[in-house]
Amino acid sequence: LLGPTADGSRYELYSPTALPKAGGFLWNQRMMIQMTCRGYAVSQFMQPEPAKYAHAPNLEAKTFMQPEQAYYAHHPGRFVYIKDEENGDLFSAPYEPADLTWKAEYRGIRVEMTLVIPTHDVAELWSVRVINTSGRPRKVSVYPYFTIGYMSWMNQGAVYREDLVGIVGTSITPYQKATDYFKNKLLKDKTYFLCETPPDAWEARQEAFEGEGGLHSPSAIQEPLLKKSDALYETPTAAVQYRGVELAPAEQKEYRFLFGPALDDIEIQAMKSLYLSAAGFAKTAADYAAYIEAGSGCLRLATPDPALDNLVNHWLPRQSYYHGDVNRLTTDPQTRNFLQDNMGMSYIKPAVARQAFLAALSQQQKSGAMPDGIILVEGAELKYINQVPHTDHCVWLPVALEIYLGETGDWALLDEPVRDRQGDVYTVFERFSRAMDWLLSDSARDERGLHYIAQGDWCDPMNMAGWKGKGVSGWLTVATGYALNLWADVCAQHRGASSSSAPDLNLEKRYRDGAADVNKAANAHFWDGSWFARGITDDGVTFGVQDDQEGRLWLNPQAWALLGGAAGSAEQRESILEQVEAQLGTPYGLVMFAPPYTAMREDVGRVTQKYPGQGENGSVYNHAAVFYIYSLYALGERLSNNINATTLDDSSAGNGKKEEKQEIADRAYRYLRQMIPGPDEADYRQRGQLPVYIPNYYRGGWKELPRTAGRSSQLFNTGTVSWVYRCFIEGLCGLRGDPQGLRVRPQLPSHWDHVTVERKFRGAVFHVDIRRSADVQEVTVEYEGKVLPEARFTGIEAGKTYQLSVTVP
Ligand code: CEZ
Repeated sequence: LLGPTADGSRYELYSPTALPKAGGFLWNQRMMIQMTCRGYAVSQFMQPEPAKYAHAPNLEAKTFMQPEQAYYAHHPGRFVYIKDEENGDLFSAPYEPADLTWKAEYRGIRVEMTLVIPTHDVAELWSVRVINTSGRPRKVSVYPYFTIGYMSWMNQGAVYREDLVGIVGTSITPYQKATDYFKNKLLKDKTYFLCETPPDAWEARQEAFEGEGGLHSPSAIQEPLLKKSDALYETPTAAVQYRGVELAPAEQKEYRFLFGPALDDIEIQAMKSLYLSAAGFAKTAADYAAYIEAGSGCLRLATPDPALDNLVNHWLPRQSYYHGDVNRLTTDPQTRNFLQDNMGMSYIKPAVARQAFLAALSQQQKSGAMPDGIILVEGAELKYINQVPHTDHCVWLPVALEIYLGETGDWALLDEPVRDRQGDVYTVFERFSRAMDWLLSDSARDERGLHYIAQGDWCDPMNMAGWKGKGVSGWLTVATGYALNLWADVCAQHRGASSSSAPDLNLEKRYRDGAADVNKAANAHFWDGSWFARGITDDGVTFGVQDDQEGRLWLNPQAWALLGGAAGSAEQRESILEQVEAQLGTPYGLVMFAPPYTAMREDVGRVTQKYPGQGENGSVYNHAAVFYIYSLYALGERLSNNINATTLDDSSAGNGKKEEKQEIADRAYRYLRQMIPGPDEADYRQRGQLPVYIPNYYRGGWKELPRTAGRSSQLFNTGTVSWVYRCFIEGLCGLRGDPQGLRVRPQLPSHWDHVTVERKFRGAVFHVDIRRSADVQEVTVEYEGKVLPEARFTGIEAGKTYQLSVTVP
C-alpha cells in the first residue's frame, strides 16, 4: 500500500483510492500548498492576509484551515490527461506530489508529475514527464488541466496570451466600501498558467473543457483539438493540449509549467524569465531542498523501530520547522500557538524562537496579561477566535522559555529590554514576572484561588463554562502551578542585569509559594477522589467528575497536575495513570476526554456541540495527548534524579521506584507510538494518512463509533509537533540541556536494548550509544574511556564532535 524509499526521505503511496485524502504539503514564508494523492490542492498565499489563486466554484468563507476537508469534482486541482490518439484511451495523473511527485501508468504510458515551489516567491513549478514504456511506438495527446475556479462575482475571465505562452485569468477582488478600493488595488488578482513549450491548443473556459463528461472524462478531450475559447465573465480555467506527441519505445518528453498569482503582466513576465526553464527548475529544486535541510533539526535516531526513526529523522522536524517558520500563514496567530510553534523552533533555528519571545512580549498588556493573538504584520487585526477572551496565554511563556533556555543556554535573553505598545520598557525577565504576577492576581483568580476561564482556555471552544464571569478552569489552575514553578526555577538561576548580582531568592520564593498556593486550591476544589475535575461552571457546578455521564474524565488537568505538582502524592499519581489508561486509552492514542458529549451542555459550551469524537469533543486530540506523554517523561525524569523536591513527595523514593519508572517509560512510548500512522496496513487504511506529519486529531469514539474511530483530520497545523519532538529529544533519548551542559537520562521502552542517537546541541554534535545493562543501577555516561561523575556532559565546545557511551539499567 505504501512505504518509505530506501533512504527514508520520501513516502510512496501505491494506490490512488485506498487513502483518498492522503497527501503532502510544501510551504515557504509566503505560501502553502497541501495536495492530495488525487490531485486536489488547497493552496494559499499571503498579501498580507491569506489569499487564493486557484479557487473553489463558489464564494469561500475566509477562516482557519479546516479538518477532514472534502474534495469534489470542481475542487481546485492540478491534473494531466493523456489520450492515446490511436484508440482514444484516456487516463489521468494524478488520478492525484522538498517536492511532491505522482506517477501514473496506464497501458504502457507513464506520466510523472513533480511539484516544487520557490523558497520566497509564490508560484508552483510543475514538470510533467510522459514516458513510453510499452515497447512500441505511440502517439498521444497530453492535456495539463489546472483549475482556476470562481475568482470573483464582480469581474472575472481568462484568455490565452501568445506573448506569455499561457493562460491568464483576471479578476477584481469583490468589495463594497470605497476605502477598500485603495487596499485592494495592489492585490494579485491575476492567476497565470504558463507553458515552456507552446501548446497546440488551449481552453480557458471551464464549462467548455469539462462539458457533460466532467472531471472524469472532459468533453473537450473527445474532440481532436481543444476549441480555444476565452472565459468572458465565465468560470476561468487553464487547459492546454500537446497534440500528436510521438514517442518511440522508451522515449520520454518533458514539459514545464508555471502556475501562480500576479499583480500584472510585468510580474508575470518576471516570474517567467526567472523560473520557467530547465535551469530555473533545477535551481529552485536545489534551493528548496537546501531550505528544508536548514530545518532538519537536532536529532537522528536509530532504534529497533525504523518507521518511527523515519518520522523523527525526517518529518517531525520538517513539520515543526513549518510551524516556526510561517506561523500557520496567519497575520495574527493565537498567542498560545505562536509561543508553542516557536518553542519547537528552539531545536531548529533558536534565533527565530528568541525573536518570537521579544515580539510576543512587545504586545504584553499593562496589566501583565498577554493578548489573545500576536499581530505579526503592522495593520493586521485580531480575527476569529482571537476576538473571544481566553485566559491562559501567560502560562505558555515559561513553558516555551524552559525549552529555549535548555537548548541554547542563552540566559542573556532575560536581560533584553522590550518596549511595548504603550511605550513602557521592561526587560524580558521583568515581563515574565509581570505575566506571572497577573496569573496570581485577583483579575485571574477568584476568592478560592481558582482560575477564571472566561470564554475559553487551552480548549478554545469551552466557551460557556465561565462566560458570565464566575466559572473557573481546573486545567488552567493546575497549569498555573506549573508555570509558576518553572518561573521560580528561572528566578533561582537568574543573576540579574549586572553579572555580580546574585539571584533574587525572594522572587523565587514568591513564585514557589504562589505555585504551592494554587496547587493547594486545586486540590481542595478539583480533586474528585481519583482525578482532577475540568472546571466549575458559572453556576457552581463542578464538571469532569465521576458523576458525569459525558465528559467525565479530561486529560489536560491530569497531565498538567503531574507537571506542576498539584498531583503531589504517589497515590494521586497512581490513580491518574490508572484512570487515564482505563478510560481514555484507544488503539489510536489517548482521547482528550471521555465519553464524548452527545448534546449541548449550555454550561460548558460549543465543545459539546461538535460531532461526538470529532475535534475537541473527545477525539484523540494529539496536542492534549502529548501534554500527557510529556508529563510522563517529566515524571520519569524526576523519579530518576529526585531533584525536584517541590513537586514530588517523599513517598516516591522507595523500592518500587525502578519498576515504576520503567512502567512510565513504557506507557509514554506506547502513547507516542500510537500517534504515528502505521506501520501495519489496516492502521494506515483506518487513519487514511501518510506518516509524513502528525495531524491535530484522529477521530475518537472508539467504542461508540468504531467505523470512523482513528480517522485522521489531515490537518497538519497543530501545537502537537513541538511537544512530540521534545518528547523524543528530552524524554525518550533523555538528552536535555541545563545551565551546566547536557543531561543524560534516557527513558527507553522495556523492549528496546540499544539505540544510537546523533544529537546536535549548542553547536556541537554528540554521537550517543545507549545500551541497557543489568549491571548498572543508574544511568552512566562514558566519555573517552572514563565514566563521568554524573550523567551530565559539561564543558561543551561548539564545533566539536563527542562520542558518548551511555548505559541504562
Ligand atoms: O484550534 C486549536 C487552537 O488553534 O484548538 C486548540 C487550541 O489550543 C489551539 O490554540 C484546542 O482548542 O475554534 C474551534 O473550535 C477550533 O476547533 C479550534 O479550537 C482549533 C482548530 O483545530 C484550529 O485548527
